[in-house]
Amino acid sequence: MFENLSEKLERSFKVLKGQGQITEINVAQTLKEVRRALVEADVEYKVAKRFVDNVKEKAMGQNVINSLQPSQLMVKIVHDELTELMGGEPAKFTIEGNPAIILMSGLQGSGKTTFTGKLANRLKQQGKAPLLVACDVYRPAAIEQLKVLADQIQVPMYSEPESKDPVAIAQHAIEEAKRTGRNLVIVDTAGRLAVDEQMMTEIKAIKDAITPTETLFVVDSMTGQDAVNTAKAFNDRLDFDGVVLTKLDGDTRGGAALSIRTVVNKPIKFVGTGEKMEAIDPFRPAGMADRILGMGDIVSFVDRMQQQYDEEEARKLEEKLRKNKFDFDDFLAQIAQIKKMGNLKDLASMIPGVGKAIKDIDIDDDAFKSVEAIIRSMTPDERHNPSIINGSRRKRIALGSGTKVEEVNRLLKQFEQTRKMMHMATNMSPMKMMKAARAAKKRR
Ligand SMILES: Nc1nc2c(ncn2[C@@H]2O[C@H](COP(=O)(O)OP(=O)(O)OP(=O)(O)O)[C@@H](O)[C@H]2O)c(=O)[nH]1
Ligand SMILES: [Mg+2]
Repeated sequence: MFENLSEKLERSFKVLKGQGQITEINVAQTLKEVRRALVEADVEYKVAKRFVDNVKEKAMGQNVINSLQPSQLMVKIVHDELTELMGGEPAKFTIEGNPAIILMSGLQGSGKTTFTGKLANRLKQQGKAPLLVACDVYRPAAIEQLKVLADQIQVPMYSEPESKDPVAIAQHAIEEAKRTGRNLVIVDTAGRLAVDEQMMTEIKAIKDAITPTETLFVVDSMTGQDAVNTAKAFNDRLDFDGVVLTKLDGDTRGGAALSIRTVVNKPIKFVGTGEKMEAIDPFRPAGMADRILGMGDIVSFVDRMQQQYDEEEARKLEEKLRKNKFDFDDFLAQIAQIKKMGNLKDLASMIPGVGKAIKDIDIDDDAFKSVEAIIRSMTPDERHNPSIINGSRRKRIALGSGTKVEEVNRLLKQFEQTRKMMHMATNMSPMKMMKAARAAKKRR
């Protein structure tokens, strides 16, 4: 994400490498590059100009600090200014009221329906009881699409297939929520063009009728400068509360993320980073600035990990490890857990230092494909007692999984080693572990 921008900014800081101090001249050179990088990333020209003016003022004011290198100082100033540009502090997201009501708005194909599912999934994990509402009465398959997502995350959906009146549907849904004890209503609407007067009037009417706790404007970050213009048009009519930037996993240049806040003066509240229901993150300006500058975003990473982490499962797993009962079924479950967290490369890129290193390496969910195939070709008995997997069984497993016997051998060996190590780790005090590690090193 934002790779181009990151690289260009990094290059612009190079101007300052080896310079003893910040001067008017080297700052001007650096900032010329910075401004060009921003404009090329589709940041509005005026926004980019104001940005570098602010950076310049701060940089010149800090001339006195000698302990920092100019390039480090500049990275820090640009980082802070990027954070400010995107709103500074993370925005508040309100889910008060019973039911709390959230209304989605946005252009066709921006990702409203997908995000409706993601948000419901996230808030459900936080203890809410969501009801999804299908107010897209125009596209024939719209209700079905929302239903599929609702089923997937196991949340009820309200729709009226015969009705052509989204305002009434939304109102009825809220009554239904009250009746059935759902404390969160998320209203998905039809995509509309800002120039379509009738459609804009309709979403305004829905908003007026149900007075949402949060009205969100969903926008595809790939649309760059257009995203900002659309946001302006929607905000003029709807006065929405926050922005959702979708498709940040794609090849987006970053302009929308950087300009929207300044142009419409509404915060970005969430980002979507994939098609899976788990690919949602609260927007943190400082974290995004870290990522743009290639510093990774360890906080988002931890946040996502915590969302997915199931304590009960973890406890059971530890128990099994202690008793040395970890088997291939558990192994499969662990892989599923990792895959649930979304695109691996995306996750890995959030770790500082890793992002750049793996830029050209191809890792994705397929990385587990052959491992999964091998395990699935094992019988239940073999999964529980890998020690019974002899030569002929190995051949059969390789054949069944379309892999080579060497691959099966390798997996079995790795599994045994991992199991031993984990068994040791869960049973030992740190002191003992260190001793064991030292002994193992000597043996080698
Ligand atoms: N890569 C990626 N794809 C996304 C993301 N969010 C949505 N999509 C995809 O974008 C396409 C459109 O998403 P929808 O949720 O149907 O968009 P919508 O705004 O409801 O569209 P309409 O109802 O037609 O206005 C689908 O193929 C989604 O899978 C995202 O964060 N990343
Ligand atoms: Mg939709």
